[in-house]
Amino acid sequence: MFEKKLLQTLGFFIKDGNIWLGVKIGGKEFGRGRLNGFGGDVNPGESIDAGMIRELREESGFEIVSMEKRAIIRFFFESEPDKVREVHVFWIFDCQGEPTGSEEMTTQQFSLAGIGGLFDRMWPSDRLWLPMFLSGKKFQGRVLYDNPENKKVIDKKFWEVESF
Ligand code: 8OG
Repeated sequence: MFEKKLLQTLGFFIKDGNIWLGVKIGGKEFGRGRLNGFGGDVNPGESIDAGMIRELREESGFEIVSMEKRAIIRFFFESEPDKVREVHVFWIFDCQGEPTGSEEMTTQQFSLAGIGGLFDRMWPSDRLWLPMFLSGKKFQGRVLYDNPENKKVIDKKFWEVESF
């Protein structure tokens, strides 16, 4: 079995035809301009929901009012065979507060209608499952990348579920 399971959250705040994403702006960092939802590691003793709420607050400044878990995706790297990132993906319906940023990231909204034009700036697997997510389906999945540097998708599988 996997020696190391990292439990993580990922949330997309979607409202009025727009999706809020974090945009990496970090100095000379290679990943500049990269887009992702908000999230990160669930702390020991913390519930997954509480981890989602905390990460969104820390990374975007928004305070979640309502959300629902819509997917659990397990990400693997061939180069790290004993490690799995189990990412719980949330649809965030409503938030309070104003978006903030940091030195590494800004919080920006993008038109959902133009989401196809953003995939090149996201993790390479996202174009494979984000349309399913945005259609409102509940699902599980697994994605195998080659390694954290290349992020080439080697294999993937997604299946709908009734509930988690
Ligand atoms: O870009 P950075 O390495 O900081 O991203 C880490 C976060 O990304 C982590 O919270 C988990 C999440 N994550 C993966 N794989 C993928 C993926 O394929 N798509 C998306 N959207 N997020 C991912 O580890």
